[in-house]
Order: sequence, then C-alpha cells, then structure tokens
Amino acid sequence: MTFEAALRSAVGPEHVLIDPDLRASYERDWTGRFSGESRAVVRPATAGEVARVLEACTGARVPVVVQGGNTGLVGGGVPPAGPADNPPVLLVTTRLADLGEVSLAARQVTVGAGTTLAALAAHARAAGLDFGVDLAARESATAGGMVATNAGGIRVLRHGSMREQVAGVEAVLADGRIVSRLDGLAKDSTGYDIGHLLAGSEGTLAVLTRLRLRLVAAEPERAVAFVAVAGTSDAVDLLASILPKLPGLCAAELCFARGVELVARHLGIRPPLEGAGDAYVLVEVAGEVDPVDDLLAALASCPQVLDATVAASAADRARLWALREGHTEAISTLGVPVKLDVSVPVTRLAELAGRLPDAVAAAEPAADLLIFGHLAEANLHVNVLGAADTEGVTSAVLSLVASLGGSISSEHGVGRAKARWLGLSRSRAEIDVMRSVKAAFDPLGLLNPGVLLPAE
Ligand code: 2HG
Ligand code: ZN
Repeated sequence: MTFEAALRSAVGPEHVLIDPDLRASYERDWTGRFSGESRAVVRPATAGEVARVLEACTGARVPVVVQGGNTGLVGGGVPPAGPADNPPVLLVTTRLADLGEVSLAARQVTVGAGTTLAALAAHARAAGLDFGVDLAARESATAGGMVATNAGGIRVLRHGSMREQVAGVEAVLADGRIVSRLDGLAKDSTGYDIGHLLAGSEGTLAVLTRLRLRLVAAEPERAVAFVAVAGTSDAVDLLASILPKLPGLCAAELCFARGVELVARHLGIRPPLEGAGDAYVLVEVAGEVDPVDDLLAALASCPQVLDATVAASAADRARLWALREGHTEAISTLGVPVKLDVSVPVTRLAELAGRLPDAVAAAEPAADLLIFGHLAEANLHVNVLGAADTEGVTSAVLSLVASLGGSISSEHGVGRAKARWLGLSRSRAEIDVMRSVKAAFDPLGLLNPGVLLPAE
C-alpha cells in the first residue's frame, strides 16, 4: 500500500486532502505570518484513526504537524516555510469533537480535543457549571490546542491556565500506541503526570485526542468597568488595591490609548473616556449576586482612577470587552505584525512597558508598536508592525524581557516563532531534560519538528 493509500484507509478518502487548493487554508496561520506546504491534510475523527495515521507516518518516516482550530499565533500548527525534502502530514483535530456527559459530582467533563472552546463552555453552562478558561478566539480555538499551548486568556487570575484545568488526557504516541487516563481521579499519586506534561508540549510529544477537564461553578452575575489611569504603574497599583476588596474579580486587562482608538475606529464606535488617561484597565467581577456595587465601592477608593465607565447591561459589557478583545483583529488590518507574548514579575511591568518603545526603535526605527494584555498576570502582547528585520525586533524585545526576569512566552507557546530564543527563559539543564523527554516520547523526532525546541 502506498503512503497516501494508508492515510486514506486510516481516515476515509474524503478526509485526506491532497489538492493544494483544499490544503491552503490549513497551511497558513491566522496572522498570515506563518505558512508552509504539507503533503496532505488529514482529518481523523477518533483516537484509533489518529493511531493509524501516526503508525503510517512513523513507518514512512514522515513528520507530522498537529493543528487544532488554527488560531495559534506562533507558527506551531502549520508546516515550516520553504521547500521541504520530506513535507509533513498536517493532522487536523477538529473532527475529534465529541462532548461527554458533564459529571456534576466530579465537576468534570470529557471532550474531544477538537472541541471548540465555545462549544465546551456552552456544554458546561447547559449543565449549570462553567469552564474556567476563556479567550477571544473562543469560536475556533480547540480544547486540544489550548492544552498543547497551555493557553491562558482572560480569567487566569480566577481559575488558572489551561494546564490547571486538565484532570486527565487520552493521547496517541508517535508509534501509534494510545495512552488514556480519563478517569479524572481527584487523588492519584502514581508517578509522572503525563497529562500535565503534555500541557504546553505544543504537539511535540504526542497527539491529544480527548481531555478530562475540570469545570467551575457558574457565576451568573457580572459587572464590568473600563477605567482610565495615567499609565502602567498606576494600573498595577489599582490592581493591588482592588484585589483584596473583590474576591469575585475574574479579569483585569490592560490597554493603551493608541490601541483603544484603533479598535474603536475598527468597530465604528467612539472610544470611551477619550483623553482621560494613557492606559485603561478593564475589570470584570463575577458572583452569585450582582457585584456592581462592590465594584463601584472598590473603584471609589482608588486614587489612580481618572475616569471610569461601568456597564449597565449585558450589551454594554460586551461593548467594553470588544474594545479589549478587538485588538488582535484591528491590528491585523494594518499589516502582518510580529507578535510577542511576554510576561514579567508584576513589579517589573511598568518598567517593561516603559522600555519597550526604545528597545523596538533601536532594532527597527520605523516600526509601529502596539501593546495590550492581561494586567493580572503582567502579560503583555507586544505587536510590532512594519518590521523588516523580524529577528532583530524579536531579539530586542525578548532580551529585554529576559533581563527583567520574565518569560518569552506567557500563553501563546513558543512555536516556530520563538524556538531560537528558548534559552532566554530556560536554562541549559532544563533544555537538556526537555530534549530527553522529547526523545523518550518521539525517538524519531517526527512530531512537530522545529516547534518549541531549538535546532541543535
Ligand atoms: C489576546 O489576549 C490574545 O487577545 C491575542 O492572546 C494577543 O493578538 C495578540 O497579540
Ligand atoms: Zn492574550
């Protein structure tokens, strides 16, 4: 049997896309910055089908790139650029989308890795619970991709990142063996935790096929405020002041005047609190009872507040959130940005924001810098437009972050975009151990080569 015939027999001929026109949308990332050719796009629907695809790839020594909803921002889910002697199979997980029954007693659910975040959250809510992680790409981002990148999003301050939601996984190893720990035992001290190891492994160790995920209590009442402050330092002080007063605080996001104006223009609305300050903090509080009075009282005691607007309805809340969540799309209308997703200790956040313009200008004087992010985790999304020397800009920003004791990837993963710079965030010994783990899972180096770990 030829290799292609083996793929067809594994998943059914209609789910093996060979025609370049049919492959194209899978082979380019959302930003348009990363793209490369695959030999075939393959869309399995079960762990057994994934196993047969991986067996065929291992047998023929063909690399495999794994893709969920193709919302990644670091090039980890598309083939490498340039001509390839041995192009990869692009394994797309979106058909692995089964939704298991919610267990109210365990507060857990098992879902297919290709389930979108929106479908997962709706499923949890239908059962009276909620899912703890939320992010702007919810309609397309898949649970498997989010685990693979240890995605964070807007509620990390309340419920943690994706890794913390993982109670178990089913995954297929490179040689086709299936490992399955989906019982969701609340207590289990039987050695290495494979599920948590796969969280953040970016498809380099195994292909996730099903996930046992923790759910959280539904908090139906919400209050959202958009607050103008003088700058990043005041935003950090504001957060420190409201945190102890608002136990239901579930989001604290940071934007700047330039980005908010851009998003407002893109959405065709007037920016709120225009001219009030250089920075804005979006705050959301959730609870069983309407938390708006608590939010107003907390903000009233903060000298950093220059002006504020508090949403009066669900539509208002959505409008305020759109100003923050619209950044990615509004920026993409200006060109293809270099996206760097970084975090520092919160005590260094103002310094980072203050030094970024000079660091970027030193590498690329004509480049345009837009920053926004997640205040509570001191996580900035650094978007640089018009940079010819993308490597130079990346080096400048990531070196600054490392010098402040930060991480070169806060929540998007390392991907292809930042593999070269992993040594800024991880020690030699750590990278050696990571390589050993990779070799143990994937001795032939076929799973997502070039992603996460730098070339030796
Ligand atoms: C967000 O927080 C996402 O909106 C995307 O992580 C960040 O576009 C970006 O740089
Ligand atoms: Zn983000």
